[in-house]
Parts: sequence; C-alpha cells; structure tokens
Amino acid sequence: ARTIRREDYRPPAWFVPEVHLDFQLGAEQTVVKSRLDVRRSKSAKYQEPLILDGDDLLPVSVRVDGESWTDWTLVEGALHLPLTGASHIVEITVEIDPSTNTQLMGLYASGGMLCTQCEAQGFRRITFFPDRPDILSRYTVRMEGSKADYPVLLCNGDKTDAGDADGGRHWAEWVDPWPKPSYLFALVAGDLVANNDSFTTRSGKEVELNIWVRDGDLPRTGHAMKALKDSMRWDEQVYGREYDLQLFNIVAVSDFNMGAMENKGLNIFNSRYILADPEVATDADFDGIEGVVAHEYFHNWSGNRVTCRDWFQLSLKEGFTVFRDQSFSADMGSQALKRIEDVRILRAAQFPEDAGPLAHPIRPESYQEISNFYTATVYNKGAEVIRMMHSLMGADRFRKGTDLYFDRHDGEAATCEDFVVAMEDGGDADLRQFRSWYETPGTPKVSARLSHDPQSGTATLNLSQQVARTGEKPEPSQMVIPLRTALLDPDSGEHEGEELLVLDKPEQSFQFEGQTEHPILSINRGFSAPIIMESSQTPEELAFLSTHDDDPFARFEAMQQLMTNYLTARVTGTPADRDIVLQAVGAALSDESIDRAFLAELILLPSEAFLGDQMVVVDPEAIHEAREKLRGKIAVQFERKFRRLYAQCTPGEFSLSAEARANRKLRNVCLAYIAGSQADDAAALASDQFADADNMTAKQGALSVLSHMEDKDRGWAFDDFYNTYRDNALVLDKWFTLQSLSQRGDTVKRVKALAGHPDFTMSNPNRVRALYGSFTANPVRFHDASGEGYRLIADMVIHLDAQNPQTAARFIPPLGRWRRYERGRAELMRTALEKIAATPDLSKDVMEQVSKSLA
Ligand code: BAL
Ligand code: ZN
Repeated sequence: ARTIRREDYRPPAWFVPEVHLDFQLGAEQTVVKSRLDVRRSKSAKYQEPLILDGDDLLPVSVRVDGESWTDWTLVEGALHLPLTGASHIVEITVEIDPSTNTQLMGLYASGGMLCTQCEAQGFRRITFFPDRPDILSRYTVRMEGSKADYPVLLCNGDKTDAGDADGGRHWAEWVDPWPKPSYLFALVAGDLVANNDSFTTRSGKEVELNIWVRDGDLPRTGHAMKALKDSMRWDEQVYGREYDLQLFNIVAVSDFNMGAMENKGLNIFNSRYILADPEVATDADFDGIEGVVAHEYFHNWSGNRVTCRDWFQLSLKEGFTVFRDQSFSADMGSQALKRIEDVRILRAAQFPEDAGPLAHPIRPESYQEISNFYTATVYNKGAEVIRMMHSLMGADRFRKGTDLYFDRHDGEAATCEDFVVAMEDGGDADLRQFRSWYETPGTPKVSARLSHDPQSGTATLNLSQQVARTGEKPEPSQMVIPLRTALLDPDSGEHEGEELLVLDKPEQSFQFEGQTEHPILSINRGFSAPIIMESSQTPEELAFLSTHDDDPFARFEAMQQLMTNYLTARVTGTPADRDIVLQAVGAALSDESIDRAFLAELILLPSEAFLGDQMVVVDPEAIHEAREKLRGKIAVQFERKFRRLYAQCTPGEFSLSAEARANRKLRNVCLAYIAGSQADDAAALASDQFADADNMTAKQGALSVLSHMEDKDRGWAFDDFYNTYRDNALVLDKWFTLQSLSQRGDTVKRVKALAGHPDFTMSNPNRVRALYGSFTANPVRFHDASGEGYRLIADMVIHLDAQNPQTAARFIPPLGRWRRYERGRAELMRTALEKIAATPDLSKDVMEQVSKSLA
C-alpha cells in the first residue's frame, strides 16, 4: 500500500465552492446525481486535471458544462477529467447499493434505515469528489425516497422545502449555509421518532433540538438531551461559542464503527451513546453519553467551523475536543473522579500504544490508512498536550488564545501549527520548545530525587527527563514538562502552596528554602503531564501521601504506586512489604472524611494490564496470581469493614445524584472484595444483589462478581439476564462482555461457543467488540499459554476483515505487543500475526497494522 506523508501536502488544484446532490434513495439501489461547481486554483499549475476521488464507484454518466463528456479515466478508483478552463460545471451520476455496504463507510443500511459515515474517507464511496478536508463547499441536497420506508428524511443544515412525489415517494431539500468538508456530510432516511426540545442561545436565538430514535427508544433519550443542552450552555460560558444553525439533529444508529460523528447539524451516534435509563444503563453508561454528546457538540466549533487542512492534523480537532469534553464532564460532576478516569484510560490505551510498534506522534508523519490513526495517541494524548498548554498559560490566557484561534481561522481548514501560533499570539505565550509534543512519539520518563540539607533548611529537587529514541528522529527532543509540585510536612502533611515547576532541560534542579525537616514530595499532582514518573519514593512515603495528600489525584496515585511496587516485586520474586500496603488500605477504609466514590477508586488494585506495562517481560499468569493473592489478603483482612460498608451503601430510591452514584460504586467494589475473601455466602450475596437490583449498575456489578464463579452459582443469573434483556441489543452486549471478561479457565471455550450463539453477529461492531474486544481486555485468558486466545482473535480478524476492515484492524494492537511477552507467548502471538499477514486480499487497514507489528 502507498504511504502518505505529511511533508507531501500540496494545496488543491481545484476548489468546489458549490455542490448540489440529488439522492433517489433505495436500500438496494440509490442513485446519486451530483452537480459540482469547480474552480481552478489560481496557484495551480496549468492543465492539472480535475481529480475526483472514488472508492468502488463507476460513473453512469458524466457531463461537463451541460455536455455529455467521455474524456475521463479511472485511476485507482479516482475519476480524472482533463479540464482546461478556469471553472466548470461537472455533473456525475453514480449508483450505489447501501444494503451490501458492510464496511459501514459511505451510505449504508442499518436496521431498516439508511445513514452515512463519511469521516475520514467515506464520501468517496457515495459520489466522485475531491474528498479531502481542505475542500470546503456549500451543500444543497435533495433527497427522495419511499414515504412508508423512510418517513423521515434528514440532512445537514436547514430543511428548505419538502413535498410528495409519485409512487408513494416523498422528498426533502436541505441547505447547509456553512461551507464544509465532505467528511462532515450526512444523510439519514428512516422510520424515526424524535425527542423534540429547544435551546435559546445567549444571543437569544432559538434552536430546535431533536434526538431521533426508533419508536420504542424514545423514553431513553432524556439523558442525552440534557447533556446536549448542558453542552450548549457550557460552550457559551467557557469558550464563548454559540451554536450557528436553527436546528440541531442527532440520530441514534445500531450499527456504527465509532462512538459518534459530528456531521454539521446532523450528528449520527452509535446508539450506545444515546440510549439510557436506569434499568438498562450503568452509571458509567450515563457518563459515557454525557461525554460523547458533549464531544460531538463541541466539534461544531473545534472541527466544523475550524476544520483540519489534512488528516495529519487530526489531533487539531480531536485532542482539543477531547480536552473540552473532559473539562465539561469534570465541571458537571467531580474534578477528581474525572481526572482519575481520564488518566486510567490514557494509561490503559495510550501508554501501551506509545511503547509499541504502532507508536506515533500526536501529529503523525505518515500513514497508509487514515482510519488506523483514530487512536488514543491522537485523541487522548492530544488532549493531554492541550491540557498542558492550559496549565502553562493559565485559564485566562488560554481562553484568549482559543478566542484568537476561532476568530482567525473561522471557515478555514487549519493546521496544528496554526493552533499553536494562535495560542502564542492570543495568549502571549512562547511555545517554541513546547512544539516537540507534536512531533515526538513515546511517553517521556521523568526521574525525581529530593534531598534535604537540615543545616540550611534547603530541599533540593533534582529532575531529569528521558525521551524514547525513535527511528523517525535522530535526536530525542527535550520536552516542556509542567509538573504541579508540593512539599508536604512529614508530620502534618500540610504544605505552603503548590508550585508549577517546568522541566524543559535534560536535567534541572529546584531549591526550596525554609524546610526544617525532610519534606515528602508530591509531584505531577493532578497528572499535570502525561509522563512516567520514576521517583524513588519509599513505601512509607507513598503510604503517607495516600492518606495525607490534599490533591485527590496525587493521593490516588500514591496508593496505586504503592500497590504497583509491591505487586511487580512479587511477580519477579523480590521481597516486598505487604503490611504497609494493607495499612494504607486500612487507613483509607477508616477515613470517615473520604467521599465514597473516591474511596472506591482508592482501594482498587491496579489492573493486570497496567501491571504488565510496568514489567520488562510480561508473564500474565504470574501477574494474575500475585494480584489475586493480594486481593484475597485485603479481602480477608478487612472483610468486616467491607461488609459494614456494603450495608451502609444499600440504595434507597434510585437517583443519579452524586451521593447515590457513589453508594452504588462503593457497594460494587465491596461486593467484589467480599467475594475475594472466598466467603461462603459470597455467591448468595451477589445473587441477592442481582435479583433485588432496580438498576443496571447494581445488576452488572453483581453479575460481574458471579461471572468468575462456577456454573451452579452463575448460570441462573446469566440465563435470567439473557431472558429479560434479549430484545435490547445494548444490554445483550453486556451479557456477552461479562462472559468474555470471566477469569474462569474455560473462558476461551466459552467465547468460541458464544460466537455461534444465535444473537451473535459479525455485522454489528458493538456486538463484535462486546464478545472479542472484551476478551482481549482479559489478560489472563487472552494470553492463555496454549495460544488458543491468539488463534481465536487471528481467525476472527481474517473473517471480519472481508466485511469491515476498520473494525477488524482494531484487533491487531493486542497481538502487536508480542515483543513484551515471555518467549513462549511472544512466539505464539507472532505466529498469529503471521497467519493474518499471509491471508490473501487483506484490507489496507489490517495490512498496515500487521506489517508494522511484525517489522
Ligand atoms: N470525528 C470522529 C468521531 C469523533 O471523534 O467525534
Ligand atoms: Zn471527535
């Protein structure tokens, strides 16, 4: 496959200021007629042909300036037209078949409706077009289809006209006044009902809001609607951004590769990020909806009004928008809990990516298939980079920077560099060296050593940074690393204020006067930089921080580090002090002042995957054993405490209040610990919770605990769950997920059996992720020493690739990290990758990931 490089960017030779599209819709055949007003760029070389991208298209007819036109060629799917004038009208007709579009890119059928997904390069599967984000066009769309099958016809912008047509058909015309790139085009035709509401913007404009779903789903749209209105208000207050159309539509779709899509005025969502009520959705599901609704809404400015010049700039809109949605969710709920969650995701998804064969900078230098770069690096590390700018500049200057960015680039396709320059100009900042975050892959490591001179009362903090060497850059860059730091009094835990230390050299020291005693170092508070901190803190210091630090994230982090140090030592057979871990957990459990949701986070052990990431050579079984042993010990030691807390957290009337949610969360954590103590009544306790639950958080928590138990204990609950929710696809996904995550020795066999279950289908990405994605997130079973898990995933990828390459390629990274594992597993993982690589007709998506993983 061809490699596309950032440095090869060339401005377009032709622009398309106006587009008219006419859709004659049908599930098996849709006729698309386009009328493009094309203008040669003044800077384009004379006689550059007009090149219109196409993927799997054949022109039925081509006309130029009203005349039939046969002088065209197809080159790698694209239509080349040798045109000589400065402007032309090009009219093209194509026919497409949405019903056989299993890639879910372009126009496809899902559950009786027709919908689109165009980002990144799906529009070229609908019609011939210069399908690149720096071509901004005004779209006028006429769509016509069967009134019975598609009573609702939606497109971007505002509906300008509608009417009936012959043969039981009807039509609608939509105009989007805002010029946009083709990846933001969207169309939906289906039998849908709307949750209809409105929002008045700060300048007094009334916006109609609709969330479109299938008939029975209407009662589950309230939370998404609230999230939408909260987002609209928040973006006005925090970024000064107002909505810019009369209408904002959201449509929920069952079959969707991504979480959702920010098409102008017509967001299309994976239904899992819209539909919720307490019976079917967990508290985490509610949060996911709030975050994704906000994310897509925020794209209206960071992505749509200011878009990307090319796909190398993807983090321009994604990193920034993730930062915006994270800040929003923190403002709606708890800053501390949100930060813990965000860092957990970063460490689970991004750090491993950055340490493996698919590492790339947040602004990649090259790609073969852009779909492979919708990564945790571009999104989540991208958000961390914006967050660091926010920390370095402070909220006011940051806002001045973003104001200038939106003003200066409104209606343009911009670059990451444009963003940084606007932040510098608007926020009066010098980000010269900071730019290395955009070009450097790998997670920087920072080591911190604090020494103390009692004579002078001076504490000295020695910091150094190490950036991973990579093939692409000869010299590692020095990063600008903002570290929120405090020195805690070793007796009281108090401090005289936090400082923002900026590490921007290979080595640096910072002095603190007036320290009569050796203070305790609290560094990278709030996870102010996305780095790996290597501080040689003693278990005593970590335990101290875990009880005394006034920064909740730092407190959580200290406990995690304490547990991690103990566990990694045990895995490698090094002696380590368990009592101090137990004491720290005990102290947390006895601390009456801690919020219950925070306590639940504080006493959770680091995940097996995270522990593996800390090891030089990963042995998943040894990690599992060590972790289970500590879990069992904590459970037994504090069993009475867990039981008391469990009883105290017994829910009253269901509510989404912070307090009720905290109770549900801590109750589930306690239940898991009680089960970990091997108590005789654990199965009964979990079964009772399952049977009595009036909400999915409690139900899923109980089922998760049962999932690891024997059939006699768990069987009935899984059957009951299945029979109750078999008609609700999103809940049934949980049924698959929980079985895939079971630690039981027969999980691989069970996953194989479930693949043959009548409710399993490879054509629904949510279902595929529920069964197989969850399985790869179950380290001890996916990494079964037999290699059975690897073969299962390899065979599934080969099968899925023929149907949906984008989703198939997402399963390569878990195998791609083979070099990190002990020799036996590494060999088996590599063999699985080689089997995939040897498959004929692999997609570009899978091929790129596999070949990079084997290189
Ligand atoms: N733009 C793709 C989906 C999202 O990040 O919102
Ligand atoms: Zn996004």
